[in-house]
Amino acid sequence: MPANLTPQYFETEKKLKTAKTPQEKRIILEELLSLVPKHKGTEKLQALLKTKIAKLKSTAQKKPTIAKHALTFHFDKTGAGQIILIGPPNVGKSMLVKSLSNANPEIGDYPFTTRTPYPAMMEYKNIQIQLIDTPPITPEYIEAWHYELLKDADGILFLVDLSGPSPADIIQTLLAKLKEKKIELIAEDQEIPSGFPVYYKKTLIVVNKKDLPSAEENYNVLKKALESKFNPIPVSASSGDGLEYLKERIFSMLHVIRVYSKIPGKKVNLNDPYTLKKGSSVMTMAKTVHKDFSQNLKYARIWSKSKYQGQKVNRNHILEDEDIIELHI
Ligand SMILES: Nc1nc2c(ncn2[C@@H]2O[C@H](COP(=O)(O)OP(=O)(O)OP(=O)(O)O)[C@@H](O)[C@H]2O)c(=O)[nH]1
Ligand SMILES: [Mg+2]
Repeated sequence: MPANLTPQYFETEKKLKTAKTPQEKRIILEELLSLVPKHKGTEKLQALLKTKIAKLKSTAQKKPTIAKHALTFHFDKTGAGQIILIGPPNVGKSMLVKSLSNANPEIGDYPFTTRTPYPAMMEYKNIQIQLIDTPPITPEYIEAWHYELLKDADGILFLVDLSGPSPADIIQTLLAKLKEKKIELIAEDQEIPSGFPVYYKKTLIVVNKKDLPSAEENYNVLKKALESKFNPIPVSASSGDGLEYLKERIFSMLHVIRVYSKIPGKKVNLNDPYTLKKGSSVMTMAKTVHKDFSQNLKYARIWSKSKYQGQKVNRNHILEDEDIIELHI
């Protein structure tokens, strides 16, 4: 009897050849097993896949592998902040990066399409925000470099699939896994506790594939399960639904302001702001523009959206988003 395997099966099978770790291999084999049509003609194949999975499971239990040549990835920060995308396999991380930027990461309907972290730049308003797409994580599979990337991030997007099984459980399990390594993901409006050596990281939970059936029902269940701790953001990376709102939330999570530098007597360039942390003063702006300004600053003039129209302010004046500053030395 012919097996009638689908093209998706063969696509996923190709990934097996390049799997780097036993855990990766096992997840791909499990995916293959789920893709095999269940009938008499495929019984042998099903048995073979099951044996391979069982073998990998038992080796994983017997001797945890210690990487001899640990991989590391580091991305110099550019733009207003660095956002790391994480999540289980196949949830649409790469599709989301593609939809939010001009980058072109590989997208595929099988796990571990993304093999190494991939940087991209997202434009929002008139600034750039760095996004890093990453290979998937599962409770059994989080690489040491995943943790290192997260520790360094300015913010995190944690993606799950709204059409998949129990996104709430997946989130809770992975949050607990990260916590074991002292990385605690917190909502964007939560105060960061002073708790070194714990790395508290502002996080948006993004629930993707809202275009698929059962998404709405699953969203309500998820919202309830997360209580008010996180406010999950439903999007469809493929249709673009919800992405403008997501960009706004990413910007607000970064807690930055845009400040324009004006040269006395000249028109200000509103296309090229400096990005500073919320709460920054005129002095911080001066330091960012040039060290000569910070050393010799006498005063600044300020124009703001609401209050100021060129008044003099001193170096301790706290800046707001979209302020225009003229530095005088
Ligand atoms: N219907 C629907 N499908 C989507 C959406 N986003 C992604 N997909 C599909 O989901 C599959 C996985 O997408 P990827 O972007 O490769 O997922 P990933 O999370 O990067 O996967 P890994 O790299 O394996 O971790 C692909 O077939 C996409 O076309 C969405 O919003 N709606
Ligand atoms: Mg991917």
